This record gives sequence, C-alpha cells and structure tokens, in this order.
Amino acid sequence: MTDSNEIFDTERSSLVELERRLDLPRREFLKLCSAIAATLGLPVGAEAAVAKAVETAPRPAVIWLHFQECTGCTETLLRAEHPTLEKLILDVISLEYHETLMAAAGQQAEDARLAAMRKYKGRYLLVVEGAVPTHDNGIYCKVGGKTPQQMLAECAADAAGIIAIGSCASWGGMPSTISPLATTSPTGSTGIATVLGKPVVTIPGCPPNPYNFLSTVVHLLTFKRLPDVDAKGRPLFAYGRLIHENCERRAHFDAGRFALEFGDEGHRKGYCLYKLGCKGPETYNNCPTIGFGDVGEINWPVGCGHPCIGCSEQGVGFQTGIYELSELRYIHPPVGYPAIHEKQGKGASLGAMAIVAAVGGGSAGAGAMLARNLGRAAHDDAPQDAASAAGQRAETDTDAASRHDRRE
Ligand code: FSX
Ligand code: SF4
Ligand code: F3S
Repeated sequence: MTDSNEIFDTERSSLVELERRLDLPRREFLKLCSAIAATLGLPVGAEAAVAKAVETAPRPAVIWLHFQECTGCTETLLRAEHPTLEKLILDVISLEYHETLMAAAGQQAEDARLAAMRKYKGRYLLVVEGAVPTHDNGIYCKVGGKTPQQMLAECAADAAGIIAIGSCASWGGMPSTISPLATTSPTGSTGIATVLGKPVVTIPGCPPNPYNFLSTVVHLLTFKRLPDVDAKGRPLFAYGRLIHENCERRAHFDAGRFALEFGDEGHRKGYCLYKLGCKGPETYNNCPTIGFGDVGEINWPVGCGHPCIGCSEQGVGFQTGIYELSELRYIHPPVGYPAIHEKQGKGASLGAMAIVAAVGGGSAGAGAMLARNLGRAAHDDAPQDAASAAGQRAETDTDAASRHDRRE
C-alpha cells in the first residue's frame, strides 16, 4: 500500500490536474477518498491508493441500461447533497450510454449505444438499473423496439463486467411484488442474473447508497477487479452484515425497549422499531454505518424514525408487509430474555421464566409478565420498558389474549 505522503509529495502535479478537473480542493478530495476507503473496509492509509487510482487509472467505459424501475438509482447518484460525489462518480466512469442523462434521443441514442459497444468491445462495464419483465416474451418495457431480454443479451455478450444497480435489477425489487392472490408479479419481473443465467455483481437497495456503487467502481480502479461478493452477488464490504448489527437503537432492542406506535413515548425516545416492523434483523446492508445524503450517520430510515422495510433484501422488501414483524436471523436478545416471538396468551416456557427470574432476581410471576410484554406488539400507553413492565404491569390472560401479535 502506498503511503499517503508519497502520493501528495511526489505526484502533486496530477493532483493539481485533478483539482481542476473536479473543481475540488485536494483536502475535500482526500476526505472523499478516505470515505470510500472506509466504506470498502480498507485499512488506514489505503486512501492513498484510492486517491492514486481515481487520479490516474483509465476510466472504464460504461453502458447503463434502464428497464422496469423508477430511475431512483440514477437520481440518488446525482442528487447527493454532496455535489462532489456526483462529480466524482461521473469522473471515475466514462458514461457512454445512459438514457436519462444523454442528450441524444431516438435512433441517435441507439446508434450511440451500438457505437460504444463496438468501440469498447470486451472492455466496457454494463450497469443495469431496473427489473426484466419475462411474461409474454417481455414486451412490457421496450426500448428502441427491443425488449429488456433482447437488450440485455445484446449488451451483456461483450461486457467485461456486469453490475445490477438497485433491488429491481438485483432480484426484481418493487416490480416483482406479488399480490396475495397471484404466484408471480403481473409482468413476471425478475433480476438480470436470473435472465442471464449467470452471476453478476449486485448493489441492491431502493435506491442503493451511492457510496456503494462508487466504492465498487473505485475498487475496480484500485485493485483491477470487482470486489468480493456473497452468494447473491453483493459486495461483502457493503452487505456483509445485518443492519441490526450496527443499528444505533440496538441497545434498546437488547434491553427490551420498543416503540409500539408512531409518536408514542418509546418512539419519541428513540427506542427500537422492531415492533413497528423493522426488517433490520433480516436485511444485509450498511445503511446505519454510512447513512444517506452526506448529512451525518443518523440520516437513514431507522435514524429518521421509520422501520427499515428491507428494501435491499430479496424475500423481504416489497414481499413482506411493511409493519409485519421481522424474522430474527442469528441475533437474539440476551439469554436473560425469553424469545421475542413469544405468542400471546401462551406465556413463557418454564425454562425462560426460570432464567428471567434468576437473572432479574424477581419471582416467576414477574418473569412471565416480562415474557408476555416482550412478545406483545399491541398498543400500549407506556413505552415498552421491560424492566418497569416486569415490576408494574398486571394483566390477565384474557387481556393478553385479546391483543393481536403483528404476525397473527
Ligand atoms: Fe427505483 Fe432503481 Fe428502486 Fe428500482 O432504484 S429506487 S424502483 S431499486 O431500480 O430506480
Ligand atoms: Fe435497529 Fe431495527 Fe434492529 Fe431495532 S430491530 S435495533 S430499530 S435494526
Ligand atoms: Fe432500505 Fe432498510 Fe436501508 S429500508 S435503505 S435497507 S435501512
């Protein structure tokens, strides 16, 4: 890894050129490189290698396709509060074809795509935004007279690398939503890897975080290869951990303090949003770590007071109810607490009651009340404070049974 001083002492002239190109003071540029290096999980000092790659590496030609989507992926790249982010993104890639951003239209646009594919044959990066309709030969989203299936096959054939940006292109996203009465979405929408029959790098999210796209491209420039991915094609640097693992409300989850409805005391106090349907426990993404819009790390759905809807997670976002209770993956409350999914009216198991009573020093009856309060998702006047609930609430089984768990 190059030392940062080395770059800035010996290669000042290229930095001066970069400052001019991006209209960006070098201090700002370095800060951005540090943010990218941190997003990539690189060690301290790696920002120098990132900076060098951004300054000097040849920019990959990019052909960017749009299928079934809302253009939010593009918007989030360009509407970042930090204007330099947009500049940097457009500087590290050479955008050869992009239906929303190019001036050309109609046949002229088609000619530009074909010319770019010829010129950069085998060397261009194909970025796809949007899902692919498969029903009725995919006629539901034609561009230039071609279906997404045809366009995708044509453009993927000579691409050096393929990136699916957004949940739509990654696994179907919103267009793949299935009504309770159907078995597929109306247009049979799916992700591009399914259609191509081969893995691609996916950057899910609706929209995805622009830093995750930028960092993926910068990884390519810095290390001459795309980043390591998981089984769903997601870069591990961004999607290696559950949201729940890094959430700033996690301490409230562990302590059994939950908001039960929007605006209640628990919500106002910033308690855990699990009982409002937060999908953080089953969604892999780095939202709590990097936030959105460059305005501080609390600027992400949960930070703003709304449960995560699992927008990036296949099988969760747009496929389960927004306020439906999330499945807990491998993270659970401390062993002193009974299962959070404890159904109402059933009370806690004898084992759970014994543990709670032993840990809390209370009676088995207090343990049972705590168990019921953790398992309950019904409205309540007071915030769900497990400790006070154990000592203060007295409720009959009939009361508890009359409440409905959000999964029931
Ligand atoms: Fe929209 Fe992109 Fe969502 Fe989809 O983002 S923000 S519907 S993931 O393809 O434009
Ligand atoms: Fe945060 Fe949601 Fe997990 Fe609660 S359930 S700690 S709000 S991610
Ligand atoms: Fe989406 Fe959840 Fe992040 S809704 S933006 S994955 S917090």
